[in-house]
Amino acid sequence: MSDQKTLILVKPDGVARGLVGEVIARIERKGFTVEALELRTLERSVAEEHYAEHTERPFFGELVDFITSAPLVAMCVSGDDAIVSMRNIMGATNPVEATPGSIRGDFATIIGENIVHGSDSPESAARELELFFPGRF
Ligand code: IDP
Ligand code: MG
Repeated sequence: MSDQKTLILVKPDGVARGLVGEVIARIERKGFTVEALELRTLERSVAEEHYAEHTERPFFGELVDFITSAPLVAMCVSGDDAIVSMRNIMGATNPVEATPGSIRGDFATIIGENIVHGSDSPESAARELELFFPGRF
């Protein structure tokens, strides 16, 4: 067990569908803490840096177009093993495979619009939190 911080995004599809409250409710119900929260529309450069690991993937252009298309909600979430635990609360990347009861399993149907982002490792969390909330965590 370790106290961790992770970057959670409610992506533009989640914000447009009015699911910000739903996502926050699930975070709080689990027992995690929202340490910081911001509604913002990402600049292209920030989106490209955030998704740098996917630069060579065929869907990279679409991914950056989508994540910059409208406001998202960025959060720092903390708690016991928050990184893996939030990934479980989110569900599998592809909503077709996401377990019912998870956010993606309950609210999404296609991989390109899967409602949420969560850091996938301590290294990613540190990098992503610094990108979204520089100098704060
Ligand atoms: P993750 O969000 O579960 O960590 P990643 O593999 O890091 O998943 O991919 C980042 C995002 O890129 C996904 O959440 C999804 O929206 C999108 N994505 C991943 N794979 C595909 C694909 O094959 N086609 C279209 N979009 C994809
Ligand atoms: Mg990822």
